[in-house]
Amino acid sequence: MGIVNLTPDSFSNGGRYADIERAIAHAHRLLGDGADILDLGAESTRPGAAPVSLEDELGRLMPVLAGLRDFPMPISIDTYKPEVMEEAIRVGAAMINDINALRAPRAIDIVADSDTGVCVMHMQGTPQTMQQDPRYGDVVAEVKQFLADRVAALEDAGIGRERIVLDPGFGFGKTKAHNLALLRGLGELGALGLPVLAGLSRKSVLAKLTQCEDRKSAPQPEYEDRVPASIAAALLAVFKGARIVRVHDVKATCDALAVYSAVMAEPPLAV
Ligand code: HH2
Repeated sequence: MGIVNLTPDSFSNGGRYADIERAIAHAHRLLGDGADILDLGAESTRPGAAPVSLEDELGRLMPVLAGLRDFPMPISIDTYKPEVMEEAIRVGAAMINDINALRAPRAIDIVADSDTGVCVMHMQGTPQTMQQDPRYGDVVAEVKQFLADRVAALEDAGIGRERIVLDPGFGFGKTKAHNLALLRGLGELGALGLPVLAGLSRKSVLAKLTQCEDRKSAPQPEYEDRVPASIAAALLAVFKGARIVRVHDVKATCDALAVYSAVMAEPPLAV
């Protein structure tokens, strides 16, 4: 899943694709680079990000969606606002990617009345406060229980399991230790029997991991410096059972996954 952030303030590439032409060109580039799904988001959800009004979010998103009308790849819309879901579904969005797991009033009904897919993500708190002091007893068990409860609510509302993807929400109300535990325990979430999406690309947990004290040349990494760590994280997520990885750097990730798949293919490729 290739990311196109239509925001002036996204944490790693804010402002770069905020104008319509550049966003559309970037979507085509990600297609050429090997993405299978495009994820368009018009509101940054990085820790502390300011909420965006409905008008602004629609104003950023809808012209780009119109420009991608015949795009030969499913388009996912990263939003937690029911009104944005409604508009995006009306113009053919293939998936709603909701960091709030369809908990806003009406969100679940809007998706249930359509045939679109949905990614439900775990988040503790809200983007404004989530990184202040996240706490869990057993992070993997609690995230798993939350996702299981959301799946039950979605199914009750008439959303079939074949439409649902699960996401532990790396970085959304989680410390470094929580994120690592979730990556290690991703297979536990897979046990719920639905595809798992992992979004670790360029996230600050990777900068924390690469800033070892014994490395002399390790200043706070620039976001682009997080690409190698992002690829390692994507491969590990796939190794742990993720079916979708949400990434900024599609070409580099696809190259790494091509090597991974060739080695891991079963039965082994003939030599
Ligand atoms: N992460 C971000 C946004 N949306 N959706 C899902 N399902 N999973 C994620 O991990 C996830 C997500 C944050 O990353 P990004 O879009 O690059 O930044 P920003 O929110 O600042 O636009």
